[in-house]
Amino acid sequence: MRSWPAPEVPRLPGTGRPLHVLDASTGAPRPTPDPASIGEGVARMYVCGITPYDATHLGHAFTYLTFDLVGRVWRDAGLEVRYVQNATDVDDPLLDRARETGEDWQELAEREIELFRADMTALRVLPPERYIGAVESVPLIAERVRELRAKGAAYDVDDDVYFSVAADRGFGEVARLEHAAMVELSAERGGDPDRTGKKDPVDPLLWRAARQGEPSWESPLGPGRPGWHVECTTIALEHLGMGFDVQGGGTDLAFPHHEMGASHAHVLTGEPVFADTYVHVAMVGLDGEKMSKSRGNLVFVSKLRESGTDPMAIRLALLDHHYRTDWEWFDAHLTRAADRLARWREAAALGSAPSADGLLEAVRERLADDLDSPGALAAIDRWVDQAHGVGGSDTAAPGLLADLADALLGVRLRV
Ligand code: 5CA
Ligand code: ZN
Repeated sequence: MRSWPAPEVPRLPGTGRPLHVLDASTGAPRPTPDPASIGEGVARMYVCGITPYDATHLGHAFTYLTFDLVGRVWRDAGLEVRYVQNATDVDDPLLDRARETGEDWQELAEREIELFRADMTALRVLPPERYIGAVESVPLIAERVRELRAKGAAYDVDDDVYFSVAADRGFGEVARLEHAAMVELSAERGGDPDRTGKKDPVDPLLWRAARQGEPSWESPLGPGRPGWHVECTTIALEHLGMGFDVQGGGTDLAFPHHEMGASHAHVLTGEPVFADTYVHVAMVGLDGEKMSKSRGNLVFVSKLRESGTDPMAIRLALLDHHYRTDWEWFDAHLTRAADRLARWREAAALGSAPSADGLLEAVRERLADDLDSPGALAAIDRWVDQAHGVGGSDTAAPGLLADLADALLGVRLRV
């Protein structure tokens, strides 16, 4: 599939610091990429993309901005970034929505993916080099399911094919949950623990045999469509291989999605490490609940843009929250962000200011420390206060402020 256009990233003086993040699977801080594997200077990231049945809301935007920061910090540290993202362009929620509204499911998916591209472009989110749809990957996914079956890791229930979690010795290492919690979460998040004929209630679907009124594809498994987790495993293995650096998504993907994805990969390759580090983004809420398409408590990026909100203010409003802390959206966040943006822009337009060399190092230091974007924003606020207050004689400093805000935070100050 087409990705979206890349924003320009200014070059900054010097080199950024190595990124450290908290690995969500172990709870321990760690450098990413692992210094032991950094040899070729490439950093690899797979981020779970949208299920395109509705517009991008601020929760999605928060997640994709987090990985945008990862990419920016990596680039600033001199790494080449290989970034892959999927779009779940065939799945139950998409088909359900199309059925409810009478729209063709493919048209719905195409329209929402196009809107997502426009939102990401407006927010200056760095695009994945490879933006891959589930639909265009169906033959590859079917082949992976066939391999899992050939390895004895899959079994049939009626004409559907399930993965046996018992086939993977590493199963459970990603989310580290008790079995009862797994059963509960799999029921909430697309699984079917109550279906009779399964070996373990949490075993996930690999291939769903064709049903009346549902799209299906011919395959060695018979006509049908792929299960959700094996889609992401297939796309990640195809474009990044085992042991890539960061697997990203919201905390709601830890189980079952990332757990199952890793398990499929372990069995397929015989290797123990699917992703080196899991980065899971906390949930943005509205009215006391997680913002979600199924609950309908949404604030859409596109609606804010239509009403004239500067996308850079949306960006700043999101960056003012740390990616590992759940938070709730209030319109006041936008007012505060718009004020901050105006003040930063005035500072970037000054003829001279105090040196910004120390600021550059401070922002680099905050972001390299588990993506502390609120800390980076606070450092810039302090410098901007000084620039507006005591002032300074460095004529290059306002330009450096604009460059570092753009390169490291994706916030464009030049208008
Ligand atoms: N297509 C699958 C991943 S393969 C999916 O989860 N799609 S989604 O459209 O439901 O979500 C897209 C991304 O946004 C996921 O990483 C999800 O974890 C994240 N996300 C969804 N809701 C929120 C929220 N309220 N706050 C933060 N991130 C969210
Ligand atoms: Zn995924």
